[in-house]
Amino acid sequence: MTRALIVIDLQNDFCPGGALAVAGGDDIVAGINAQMDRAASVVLTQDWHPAGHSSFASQHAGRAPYDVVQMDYGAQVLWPDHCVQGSQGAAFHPGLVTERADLILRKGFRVGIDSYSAFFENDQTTPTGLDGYLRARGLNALDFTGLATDFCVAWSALDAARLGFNVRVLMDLCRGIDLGGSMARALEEMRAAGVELV
Ligand code: VGL
Ligand code: ZN
Repeated sequence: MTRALIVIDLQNDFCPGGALAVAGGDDIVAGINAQMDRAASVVLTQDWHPAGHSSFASQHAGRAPYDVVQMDYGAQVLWPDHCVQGSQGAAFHPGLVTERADLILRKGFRVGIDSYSAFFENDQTTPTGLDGYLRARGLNALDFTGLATDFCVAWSALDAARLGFNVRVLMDLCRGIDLGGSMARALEEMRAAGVELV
């Protein structure tokens, strides 16, 4: 197996002080940097929304962050404005070693659709291209780290398992949001899909 380290959304807005801060989000940076030396390849993802993105509560009259609405592609949690393209909040945490990355994959860049997973947008059919990139390079085993465990990490790991990759989530190097039981649900779904939680 040839193993890639995938670092999900380790951006300022998901770290303490950011617009959608995940508790302890910055605690995992040093540990992730340390893992990079062991990986055959390092891929970073970057949540990358245009201003006025449809996942922002600010775009839905009468709605508040963390409400759930029905989009044409299914249920969507509404978030505070975050990771706006080119903003400081969308930049990687300054402690993250970005030089080691072979690929930086941006997602969520279409105004009308969110993309938690690094493989498919939230309609679960529009590909980001990551599957093809990894396959073409012979990277068949993936270690997931980053933010947030129960959203972008879990959706990415579940898609990767469905696509046939050997998938591990390095739990010490992830932090979650835990919205209405989303953490327990995500862990259960990952286990059921054959994702190794290590
Ligand atoms: C994420 C909510 C909205 C994540 C991204 O990286 O888990 N969560 N956008
Ligand atoms: Zn987002």
